[in-house]
Amino acid sequence: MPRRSDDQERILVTIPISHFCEKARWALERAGLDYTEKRHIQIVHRVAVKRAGGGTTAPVLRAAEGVYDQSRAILLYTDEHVPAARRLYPAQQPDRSEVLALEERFDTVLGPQGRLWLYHEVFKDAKRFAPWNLTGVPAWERRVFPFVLAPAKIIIRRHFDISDRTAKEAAWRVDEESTPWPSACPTAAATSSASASAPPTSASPRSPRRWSPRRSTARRCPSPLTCLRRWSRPCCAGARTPQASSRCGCSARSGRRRE
Ligand SMILES: N[C@@H](CCC(=O)N[C@@H](CS)C(=O)NCC(=O)O)C(=O)O
Repeated sequence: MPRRSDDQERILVTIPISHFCEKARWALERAGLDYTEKRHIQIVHRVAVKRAGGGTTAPVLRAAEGVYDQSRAILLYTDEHVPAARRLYPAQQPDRSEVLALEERFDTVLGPQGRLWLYHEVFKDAKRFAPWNLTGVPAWERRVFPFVLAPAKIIIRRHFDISDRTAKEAAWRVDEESTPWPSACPTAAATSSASASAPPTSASPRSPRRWSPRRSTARRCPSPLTCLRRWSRPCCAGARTPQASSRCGCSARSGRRRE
């Protein structure tokens, strides 16, 4: 249960580049809720989230109703402020469990693996990384950043277990997660090679790909749940050929598929 907060103003404490923070921002904006964002660089964020009533991670939302220190709690909070038809979490089962399970998966696999990969890549070029990481943080944090970057890199690498090997694996997991569940689908099993669903080994790693936006040809989804279902349908997700995807009835998703 969120702890109570006496402030009326909503304060969102974030790390600018954090995907968990972007999730919270997105939900607050989607719900049309006013809030003030307090951005901080990594490590310094710990002081800010503690002062806001949270634990050690960002985002933390401090609102009149309480303190929310998990991104899911923030999304549930925003759902309390929108009409039932616009809520992110369906009220009824089994839809609710399905959405929660998808969120859990994004929060425990795709998000953290993407973060690991991203840090590994951006740490190679700190000059390009800096402005992006410093967007909206207090002036003093911008000033100290060049001096704390080297030790911060060591701490972050240790904290998230970032190495060439784990980054390679993370890139593979991200790739697999964004073309999800191939092994769960009989159609896909017949059309994909065994190597496509096996983790990389040191002998035969799949090199991290350069990121490029996948242009989706998906039709507008009528509701978030339908959209998630369409995206995560095993047959559709694993299908590698137009014939296989049309058997699944998911040809609208072909733009997301890896060839
Ligand atoms: N379960 C948390 C995870 C949040 C999280 O891991 N946030 C990261 C930023 S992406 C963080 O604060 N990391 C810094 C740390 O762990 O010290 C949530 O959903 O809010």
